[in-house]
Amino acid sequence: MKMDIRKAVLLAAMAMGPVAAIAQQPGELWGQQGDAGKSEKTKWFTEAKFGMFLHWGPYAHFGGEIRGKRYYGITEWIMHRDKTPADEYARLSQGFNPSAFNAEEWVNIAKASGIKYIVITSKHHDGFAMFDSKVSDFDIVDATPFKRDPLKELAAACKKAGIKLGFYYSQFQDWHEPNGGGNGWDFNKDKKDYSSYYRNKSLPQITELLSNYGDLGIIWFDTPGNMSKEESAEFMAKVHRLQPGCLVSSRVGNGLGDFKDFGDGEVPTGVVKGAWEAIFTHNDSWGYSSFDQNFKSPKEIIRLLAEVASKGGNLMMNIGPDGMGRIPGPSEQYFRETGRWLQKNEEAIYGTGYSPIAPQPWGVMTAKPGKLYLHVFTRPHNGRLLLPAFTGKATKARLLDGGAPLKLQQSGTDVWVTLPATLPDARNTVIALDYSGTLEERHDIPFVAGTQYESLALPSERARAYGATDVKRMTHSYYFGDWKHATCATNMREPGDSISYRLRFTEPGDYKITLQYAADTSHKKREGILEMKPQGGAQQDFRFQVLLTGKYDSHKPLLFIDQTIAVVSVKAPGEWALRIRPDAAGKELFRLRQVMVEPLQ
Ligand code: JFZ
Repeated sequence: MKMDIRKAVLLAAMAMGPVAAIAQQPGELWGQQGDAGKSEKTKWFTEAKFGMFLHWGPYAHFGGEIRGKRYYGITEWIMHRDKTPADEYARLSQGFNPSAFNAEEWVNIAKASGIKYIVITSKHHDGFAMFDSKVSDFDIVDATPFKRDPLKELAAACKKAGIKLGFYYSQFQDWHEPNGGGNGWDFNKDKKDYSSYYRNKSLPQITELLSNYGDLGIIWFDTPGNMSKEESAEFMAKVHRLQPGCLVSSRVGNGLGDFKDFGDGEVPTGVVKGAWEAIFTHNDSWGYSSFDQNFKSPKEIIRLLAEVASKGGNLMMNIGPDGMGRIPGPSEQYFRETGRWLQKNEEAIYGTGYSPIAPQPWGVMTAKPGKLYLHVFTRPHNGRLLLPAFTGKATKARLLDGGAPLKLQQSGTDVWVTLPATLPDARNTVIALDYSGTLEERHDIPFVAGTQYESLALPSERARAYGATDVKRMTHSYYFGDWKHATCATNMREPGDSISYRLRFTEPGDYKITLQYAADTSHKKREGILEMKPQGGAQQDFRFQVLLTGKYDSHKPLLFIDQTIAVVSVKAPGEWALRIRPDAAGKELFRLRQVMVEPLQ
């Protein structure tokens, strides 16, 4: 059992490619993308910002339960986890009869939600085609009582609504086929002829998809497994030959693709230039799960969308329709609510570029020529919002929704905007700021800290790392396949392996410094030093011993502890340096996720 889960994780890890371990550097360019040559083709995509992912297949009918057994976690992997024999899975799939499916209704929901493109599973790893395939009879028209081709209906509805359509296609994993990837319980892995699978099913089905459903925006490949670079290139060439305008996802494998996808549920740590997408699912499963109610609220979706846009990318959020073809109530409701926010704030999302200035304690920014959009999540207590490192000349500030003008002051590169007594939208109130001149990119600037916020988080991904310190993504999960990512400073073994932050305190006061980290028994009795130094003043050292939270295992939850290390008295506004290091050489100190700076009231 354990082994199989490891293998499944390995497959996912293979799909992650080279970005898995590396924290993204600000401004990093993905592959060859973002260059002038390709931008025309990806233009619609980079402007779209908000996509809807749909995972739908026989697994929706099972909803997390098969052969009398319940499986928590991602449900589209149920066949793999259950080791359901391929012929039995096929037999049980005959119960899949989504008679409530209505393509126009789905597209109406997408439209009202502000969605610009939809990507739906045409064939997931279970090998079941959600379209009328002549290549294989293991498809919804030939193998279920439903008989209709939902992708045809969806293509027509999308065309009518002006929404781009893409098809997810699992090009390597196919648990139904003896030569497809992934099924080692029915078929001997050593005897598989993958290239025969590509030739006889995968590539021909791609041809069907690109020939019978009109113009497609995307073929969204996934989990390339052990495909060679030549094979990935062949899939990509095939798509482009049949539809030159159709984009290919980076999970075609081997560093290829027209745009980049980050890991499931992952936002890159900083700005990424070029065409890319962050993918999330609305709850914790891609396919419908009858026992997963952990739906993201409108507030969470709205803020995530703004955050992803502020880094230059798209958010594609997944919904798992059920076995009857119904979109779960909370998904419809919370997506529609996001759409209502978007209607009033569309200018600050669609067609915008990444923020030239690092995120602030009040929120994030998106940009258009001559305009900066401030997405305010948190109101400073005194209502005076500070925008630092602003190299242009700010000329006008107004609430985007309604246009009410806001008082604006600039002194040097500090811009101050006076907010209303309460934010009109507590989830995200957008301020449109007009400016002249040019905004230089300022990502590595001091963190603004002060008494205006309940607390300030200093994520490790935005620290400066020294020595052997490795700031990396630690992937973990709750049940199965519901990946979460925590970026942590790791490998700090000796005093030179440190991380540091620059802070800019806007008000004097006492501030509590808290470390959030994970540590297992290998970190037992390790001690560290927190150094706090005001510019031109004396350094204070605070010593701490590491507490243990548990062993790291990517298949289990990764738990963090908040440990307060120091209270520092800030006598006057100004810059400070904060550094964390082991006190002496030895084993790894801990896995530090973030530092919190909290004014004492
Ligand atoms: C894949 C699928 O296995 C899964 O069922 C779902 O369709 C999801 C969208 O994609 O799983 C992956 C693939 C890549 C990563 C993680 C899970 N990754 O790169 O982190």
